[in-house]
Amino acid sequence: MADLNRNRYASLLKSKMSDASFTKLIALGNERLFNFVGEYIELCEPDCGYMCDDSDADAEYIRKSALERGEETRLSRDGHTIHYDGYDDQGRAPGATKNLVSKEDLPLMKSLQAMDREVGLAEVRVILKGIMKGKEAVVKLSCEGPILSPFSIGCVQISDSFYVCHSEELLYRRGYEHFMKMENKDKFFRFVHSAGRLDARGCSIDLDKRKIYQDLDDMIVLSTNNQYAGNSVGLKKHAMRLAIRLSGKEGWLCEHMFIMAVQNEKKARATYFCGAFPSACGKTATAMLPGEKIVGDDIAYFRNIGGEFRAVNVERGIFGIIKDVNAEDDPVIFRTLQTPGHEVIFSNVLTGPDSLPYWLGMGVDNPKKGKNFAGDWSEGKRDSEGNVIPFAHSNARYTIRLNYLENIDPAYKDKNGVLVEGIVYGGRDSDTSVPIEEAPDWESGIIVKACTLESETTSATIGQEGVLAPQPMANLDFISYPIGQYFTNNIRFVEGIKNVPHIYTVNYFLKDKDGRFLTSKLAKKAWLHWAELRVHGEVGAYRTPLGYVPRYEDLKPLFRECLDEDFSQELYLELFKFRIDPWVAKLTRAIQFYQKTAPDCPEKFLSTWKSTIDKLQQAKSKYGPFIEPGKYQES
Ligand code: SPV
Ligand code: MN
Repeated sequence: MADLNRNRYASLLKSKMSDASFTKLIALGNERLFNFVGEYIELCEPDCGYMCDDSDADAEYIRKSALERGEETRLSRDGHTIHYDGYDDQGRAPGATKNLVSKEDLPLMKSLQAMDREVGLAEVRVILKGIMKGKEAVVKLSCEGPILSPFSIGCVQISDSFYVCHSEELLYRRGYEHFMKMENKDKFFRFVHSAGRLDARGCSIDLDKRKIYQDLDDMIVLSTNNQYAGNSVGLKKHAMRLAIRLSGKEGWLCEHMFIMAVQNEKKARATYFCGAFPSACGKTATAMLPGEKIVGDDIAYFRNIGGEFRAVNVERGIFGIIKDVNAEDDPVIFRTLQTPGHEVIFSNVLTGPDSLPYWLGMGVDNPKKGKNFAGDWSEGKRDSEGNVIPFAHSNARYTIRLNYLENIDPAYKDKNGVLVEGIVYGGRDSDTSVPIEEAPDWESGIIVKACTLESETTSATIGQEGVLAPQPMANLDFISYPIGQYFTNNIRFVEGIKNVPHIYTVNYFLKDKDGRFLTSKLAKKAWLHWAELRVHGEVGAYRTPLGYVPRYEDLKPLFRECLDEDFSQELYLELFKFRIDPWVAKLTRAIQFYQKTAPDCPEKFLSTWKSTIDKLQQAKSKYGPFIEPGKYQES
């Protein structure tokens, strides 16, 4: 093993770190890690560096420092704090986010935020030079997935934001032991983050120099002049982009999916589902449905383990959208967020004069003044462009550990993950997809359902809201190798899997002609319980041109059992009528999109979309524009 005391960075690191910190770093005996820390401490020039191990004392140091430096403020309930990102730092920043790839890779990565690696690195290194002057850099090791498991990926983050480190502490497993024992000492993800210059409120000033650059093949992400967690917390979306690239090379999958277990109490059975939904389309709410069990709400790794389709939650916490979390619609999380003693970081909500957090759609009256993402706020306040500032941001968030949830599934700790039997793809449209439909098989599910998933853009991403945009697997913002290869990897992943999961699409957002949602928010429970019965072969279904939909007689009792609601035949017929024209339009958009943006999109995908359009048009001439459930016959 190399003598790290003789390493070229040893004297620099010794001068910047306490003996205790330096000893923790050197004890890992990891030259690659040591060089990484040395290189970026040299470049970013913090006044000092702090090395964390897995101790509670280090977690406490981070928590305390975030408060002392004003990056977080205590709220009145014990354990609750509030953090504000800057006014224009409230969501992922696609314009500032680039995947750095070689020149040869660039043509195939159109639409995937790709940039010439050499150019990007040169640009961001200029910004990083001296960026941490006057600050302390924290070096924190974490692990994606349970430590020392077939899924785990060790990660190191250097950041000058204690809020970012605190978020990482809540969201990810500590990784020092993992680094100590991991077999391949060279294979880990590396992240550097600096909030940059701060204003009096602790918000990043130089947003024009906000960069989130993924050096994909070197597995390093450099993130500057931002704080919003989707831009700053390395293990979240940065690691996801690196993992997607790696999974493509190694033949596994990293998906933007929750993992949850539908509980069939009558049969004493738990069945695991994973689901991909673009932001703000009901993903977290599905993951934590009351009466079911949650494993994770955002990022899943899939591996074939002994011929089984198995998944782990990469995280151990939730960075969730708080808007519309209220006692009626999301009772589990609502209660959790009101409980003193839980460690919760709220971000970008209103802090009232009572030092309590208030958010949009909370279901209670909010104070008319307080502090919010725009600073001191009172009702009617306008921003520099004259827009009225709402009392809380629509992408305001909470950060908690998963194990506070009363319906956490203990299997979230299992090193071999959970056995997945169903995959759900959910979008947001008011007039196209039925509430739930099963794909005939895996390949058709991937091509026709997963790849054509679309959503209106939302406040989770900076930019115009409400634009209908393609969202293959709800993953477009994170796919980091050519789309065609990613699609093919999804298809091929199930080769050698004994029981291939069923694929479903769901849509919670169908509206009536007056613009009202057709079902209550918790109707998703009935759809999932129907899918659970299908996975076990216990209910029949009606054929549609794209798969299978429930029969009324199977849904009616599920609505009674799951929701204690009467489900009328009239509503059933409205919900499940197959809408041909919008589906033809959707597939046409998919063809146009992939022809334009994905030069390597496999011909098979394009021909399948085209032949599906033909099939739908033939169905239209036979059945008319809407097909009543039960009427369609597959020829
Ligand atoms: C999402 O928007 O999908 C999130 C939050 O999970 S972010 O970290 O911003 O990506
Ligand atoms: Mn997400």
